[in-house]
Amino acid sequence: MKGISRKQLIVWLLMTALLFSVIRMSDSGAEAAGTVAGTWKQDSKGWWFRFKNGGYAKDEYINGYYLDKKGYWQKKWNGSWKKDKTGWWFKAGKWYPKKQWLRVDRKYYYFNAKGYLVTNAWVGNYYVNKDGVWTKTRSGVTSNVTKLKAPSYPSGSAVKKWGALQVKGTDLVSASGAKVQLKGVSTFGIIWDEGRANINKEAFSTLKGWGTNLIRLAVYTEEYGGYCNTSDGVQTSTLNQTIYDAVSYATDLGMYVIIDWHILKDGNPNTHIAEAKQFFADMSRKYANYDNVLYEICNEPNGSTTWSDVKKYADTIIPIIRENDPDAIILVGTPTWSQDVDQVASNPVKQKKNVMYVMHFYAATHKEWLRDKLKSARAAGTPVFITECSSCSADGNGSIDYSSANEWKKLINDNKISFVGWSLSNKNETSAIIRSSCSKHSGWSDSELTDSGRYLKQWIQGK
Ligand code: IDC
Repeated sequence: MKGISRKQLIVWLLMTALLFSVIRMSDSGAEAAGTVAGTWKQDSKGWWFRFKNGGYAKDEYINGYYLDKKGYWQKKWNGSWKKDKTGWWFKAGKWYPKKQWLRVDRKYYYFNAKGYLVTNAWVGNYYVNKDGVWTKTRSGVTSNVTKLKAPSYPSGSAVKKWGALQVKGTDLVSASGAKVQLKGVSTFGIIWDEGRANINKEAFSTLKGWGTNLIRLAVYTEEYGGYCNTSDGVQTSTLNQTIYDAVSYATDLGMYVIIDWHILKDGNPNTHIAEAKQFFADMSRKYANYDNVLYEICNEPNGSTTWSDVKKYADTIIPIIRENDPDAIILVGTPTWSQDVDQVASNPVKQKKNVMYVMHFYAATHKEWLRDKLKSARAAGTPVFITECSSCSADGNGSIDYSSANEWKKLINDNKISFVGWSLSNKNETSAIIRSSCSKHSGWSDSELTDSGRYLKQWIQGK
């Protein structure tokens, strides 16, 4: 330090510190100068920004330009980062964000009540790092999907009438506390040949015409076309888009919709827990403002999987969903292909609010002994939701047992238990509700339905 005075050294240190902070901010500044990958587009309503990876910017800043809620550039809101002696803030015209999140160049920032960027801190369940960028949630799982705004539902529809559902005792009730029974139809594997084309708005509308108020989306995990199957060539983005489309059809029609993580071959839900964590973080963030979305976290645990395995999984996934959505209905599968609801009462999940447990039945295989499990579970205070059933055998095929099916129907209706029929497909198997000779993807007449399809339709119709 020869030749440098103490005073010079202090000035030099201060300058260096200042320079570093400028460099730090210009990390996002560099992006602000044009590194968010995408293209500007113009149509009759104005300029908008398409991301390289698909989708377009809305309600966020890209390179200093504000794209409004519809995705159009609002020049008067052009914004930029500012710094004063207290800290960083963001200015757009005379406005600056206070006590709110703001998305700038694809990152989320939080500003305090005075408008300063919050750094190195928890904001609710979200952590912002030294640069003020949201990097993680309490569960350690971070989702970057855009949270959608609350939709509106058509008048007269189930969702308009009942709103955000809740669990009271063993019952599913409406926002205002009235007992409700959801009556649903499950899709086939969402991208499987015999079912994929039936995921369209007209098809859901046909089902709604029967009295169906719930659609279940079977998102297989390990099977072909499964979310966790990496060797089938099916992209996760394709599966996500199918889910997004299906949820939008159900929403437009005012129907409830279950996003079903359809474990089956993978027996134990912990097999793909890493993927499940991310999946539910993403879906629950996207649909946090949707009163009509329910989450089924594991279709059918089976094989050697015990209730304590499932509970461990559920106690991991439920808090992740709750970080985004504090009250959506969460459905938890049970061991033995979702039959052992009677094992829950002595050891339920930790966060019990608005959680129900899942039973499945196939009437020709599952008879009085399984109905007894349902009764004893309910008697012990366990809320049960039937997210899959059919009048045939457990392999989805074989012949229909009407007398067993009628017993189930009576027990379920008498107790206003919600149910979902398997499945919206025209595969040549008994449980498919559309005849294999029928290639229509909506508007089916009774003669185009299979026997199990007509049985389900009449049940939903209240006959
Ligand atoms: C079945 C389909 C069948 C398909 C099979 C794949 O109906 O076409 O080949 O999956 O493993 C369930 C499962 C559900 C099954 C259904 C009928 O949740 O995925 O669908 N079933 O076997 N549990 C009991 C029966």
